[in-house]
Amino acid sequence: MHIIDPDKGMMGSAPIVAGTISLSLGAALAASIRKDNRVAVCFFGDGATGEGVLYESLNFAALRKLPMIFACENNLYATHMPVQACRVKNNIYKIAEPFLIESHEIDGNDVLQVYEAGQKAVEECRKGEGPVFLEFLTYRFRGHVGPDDNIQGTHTDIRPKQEVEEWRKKDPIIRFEKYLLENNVLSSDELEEISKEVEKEVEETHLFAKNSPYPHESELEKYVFG
Ligand SMILES: Cc1ncc(C[n+]2csc(CCOP(=O)(O)OP(=O)(O)O)c2C)c(N)n1
Ligand SMILES: [Mg+2]
Repeated sequence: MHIIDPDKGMMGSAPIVAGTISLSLGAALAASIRKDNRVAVCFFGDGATGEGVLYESLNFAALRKLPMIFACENNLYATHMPVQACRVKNNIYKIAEPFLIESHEIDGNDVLQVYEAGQKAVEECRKGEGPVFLEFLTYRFRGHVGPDDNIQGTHTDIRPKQEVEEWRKKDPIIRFEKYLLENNVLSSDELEEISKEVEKEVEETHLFAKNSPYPHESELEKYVFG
């Protein structure tokens, strides 16, 4: 959650719901002033639609035609709150309309649809036609935190078992693997190979983190700005 890598254009994440929206807005404003052809992409969940900063940012981005993509991952839950418990209608992409911002509802579990919508939005932003709002419909397979998946009947009972099972059938990785195999883009051996490489990389990274020393207490106030 607390990662940042400016060299790769990853300008930081924040634990505050909707907290990264105004940070992205700043990055988009900087790109527009510098005219450096960069595009700010801001990711947030359905829960962020309850925060005022989203609407302030939509207005400012539209007013200044900023190169910014509002990417909302609507996974139907904000911690334990189902989207229908806090929105009259599940049509988040429509919130961009009063700001005259182009917006689309995308199947977030379809890798190619996500890729194409993202690419198109970036092109539009680069032409000065931004911002763009994209709502990616998806689902949370696990619980909000930890291994518990919050399925009804468990001690953190929230989600109907049937609902989780239906969404499992739409798993984006399985769907994309099927697409790659059916269209002869990759063979099953090649897929297996990629899978092994990824697992190895994750395991090595995990071990690196586990074996790294904790920061020294003298560093406690480093990178803290008051
Ligand atoms: C301003 C603020 N309020 C409440 C919280 C506690 N909180 C942490 S995650 C979360 C729900 C986030 O839901 P959503 O935006 O849909 O993201 P998801 O985890 O589903 O991707 C809440 C309310 C917080 N971190 N920040
Ligand atoms: Mg959510």
